[in-house]
Amino acid sequence: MKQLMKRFVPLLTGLSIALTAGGSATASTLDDVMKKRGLTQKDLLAAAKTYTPTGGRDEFLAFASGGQSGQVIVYGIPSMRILKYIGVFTPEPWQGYGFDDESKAVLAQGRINGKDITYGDTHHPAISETDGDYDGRYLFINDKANPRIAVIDLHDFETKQIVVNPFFKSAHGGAFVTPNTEYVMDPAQYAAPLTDEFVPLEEFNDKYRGGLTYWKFDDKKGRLDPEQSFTFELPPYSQDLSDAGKGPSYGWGFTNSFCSERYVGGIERGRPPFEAGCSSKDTDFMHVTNWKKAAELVKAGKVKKVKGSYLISMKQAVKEGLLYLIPEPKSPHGVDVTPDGKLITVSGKLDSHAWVYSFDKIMKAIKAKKFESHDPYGLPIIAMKDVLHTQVNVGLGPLHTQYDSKPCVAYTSIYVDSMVTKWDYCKGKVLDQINIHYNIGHLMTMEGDSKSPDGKYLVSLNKLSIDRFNPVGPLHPQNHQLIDISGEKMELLYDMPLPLGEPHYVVAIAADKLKPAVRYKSGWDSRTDKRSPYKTRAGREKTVRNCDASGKCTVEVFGTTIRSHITPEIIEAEVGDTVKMHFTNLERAQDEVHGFALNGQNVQLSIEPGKTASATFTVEKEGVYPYYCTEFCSALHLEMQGYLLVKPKGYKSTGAAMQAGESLFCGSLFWASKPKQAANTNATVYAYGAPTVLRSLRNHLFAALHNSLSDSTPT
Ligand code: RUQ
Ligand code: CUA
Repeated sequence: MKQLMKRFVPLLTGLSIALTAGGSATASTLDDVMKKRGLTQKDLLAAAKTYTPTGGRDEFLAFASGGQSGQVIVYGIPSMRILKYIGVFTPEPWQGYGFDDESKAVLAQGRINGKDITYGDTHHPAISETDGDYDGRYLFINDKANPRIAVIDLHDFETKQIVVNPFFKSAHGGAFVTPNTEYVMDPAQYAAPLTDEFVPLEEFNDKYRGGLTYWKFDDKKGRLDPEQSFTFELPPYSQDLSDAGKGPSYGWGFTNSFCSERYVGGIERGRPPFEAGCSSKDTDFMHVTNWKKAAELVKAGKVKKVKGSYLISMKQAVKEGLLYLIPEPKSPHGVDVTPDGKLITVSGKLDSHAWVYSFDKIMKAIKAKKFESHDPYGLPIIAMKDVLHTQVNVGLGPLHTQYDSKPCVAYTSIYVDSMVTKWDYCKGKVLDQINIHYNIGHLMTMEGDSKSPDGKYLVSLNKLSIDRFNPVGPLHPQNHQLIDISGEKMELLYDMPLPLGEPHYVVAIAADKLKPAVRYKSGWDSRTDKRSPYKTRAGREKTVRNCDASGKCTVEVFGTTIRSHITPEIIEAEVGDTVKMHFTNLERAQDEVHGFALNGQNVQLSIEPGKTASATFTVEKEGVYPYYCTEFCSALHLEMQGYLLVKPKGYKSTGAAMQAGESLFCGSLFWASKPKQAANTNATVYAYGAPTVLRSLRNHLFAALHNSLSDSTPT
């Protein structure tokens, strides 16, 4: 067939194939299509820049926060095709996330004071870095509402760890990594007591606090290490976005704040509202922290632990020269260090300028102890004029800044004016502006917050999409607009609806830096990244029923899945039993995932090749519960099924013969053996029958049959 097509295609190309069928013509030339769909030359050019033919790959992969969904969204650039949602703070059934025991254990790490929190307000994803460049190994993301950070391993795009901030009650400005992923920055947002006690608002100035946690990343384990992490106690100034220094500013971190007025609202108590009180001063504070030196103090045992975690008091921070404040424009939002690490751009929502600070000047002021004053907590304040490099009028409501591969070129999102401003931060002048559809929040260039941005594309993350897409009810998707930044002028290419929460920030990495696995080592617990203790090999499947002295019984299934068969196909239990199921996917073929859905027990597993996934539950009611594979894995997928039989207590089989359909010629090979009493225990073991050789022969035959079936399926 392929050969045939090869011969035909050249004949057809270049011809106008106007096929007429029953009077309706299929337009087939570019001109026809343009006319019919009302497209311009510019549209076609944009389409050609983003269109990715079947089987094609994207140059970059983007990881967007999933906002309130508590997930991460992965899509390709420039095609803007969504590739995956990664369950992070929220159960996600397709991946079995929050449904299998292994991932439930990850979500359980995110409990707050013993309470399950099954959503997250994710804001800022960050890719791990080596020497200031994205290395494609890990992704971190924060939860603002319930101050937590999650670690996703980009080897398999799965969430491996969730840590809860020991002090904060909210955390917005994380996750931002230091240049070698030594630490992940995670500042508090809304000030609150650092303890769990009630403290009246009247004591706000004295007892409410902000803070900034530096989570230590253990590179060998690929996990954050709460034991080695530390937190700066900060004034109750609503700390906001952060960025880590690099190059000359390596070792330092920068954190914005708003509401340094320390205003407390309470409109119902006759006080002006928060938004008025929190924006009355002309400036707020950038917090400059020396994490390198703080880490040394921690290592030297000079920092005390509070609630089991290192806490650097403001007093200690001032004494050791770890913490400084610099005024910054009213209600600042983004703080972004330039690729060379020499400058820091800050933009204020209520100001039309991007303010560029010089790290060199900051260091000079610190060395000379040149401070204009101290704040009420004794923190030294460096004068803005002493450290300002330049100040550029970029438009009304500037928020975030990203950098280009071209030297000195930056892009800033302009919220109120709904545009992107391209400007030169060395010379301090505007270069170009482009209107975006509506209220841009973050923007992102390819690897644009690393030491060596790739340029090429910019994504504008618009808040609300209003009228961009077909209406789908009062709740609209969000709009990510793709912009070509390879030329002098920015050019809008594409609108992509994102229907999963408000994706505040997104990071994009060159796709060739990622090396995701196609299968797991056999019998793998993907969440702990270790061989699963429940790994089961072909022919070794068994069910074990074990009762303790009090009469409580557990049925434990060591099963496997391979096209097109779940072993075991019949599982028996009694009412009140605890059932533990472990399934290992024996497949080695790429993408041969099997699912496992069980009626009525809230069980849905995703068992990718090599993975072992488990589910534990108690059967409370007698009955017949079918289970089946949830992925259309082969032509006999629907037959990939079985029964969990839950018998009443003390049920005695009548001993009657099976009365079901036809008998299978080789059925006896696969039948379960007679239950055996295991030696020295009171466990009953049901092993699944046929000798290993026969079973694996059978499995191979089945797999071969279905491989041949799926190979002939048209693609
Ligand atoms: S932010 S509001 Cu990154 Cu602009 Cu969360
Ligand atoms: Cu396995 Cu369907």
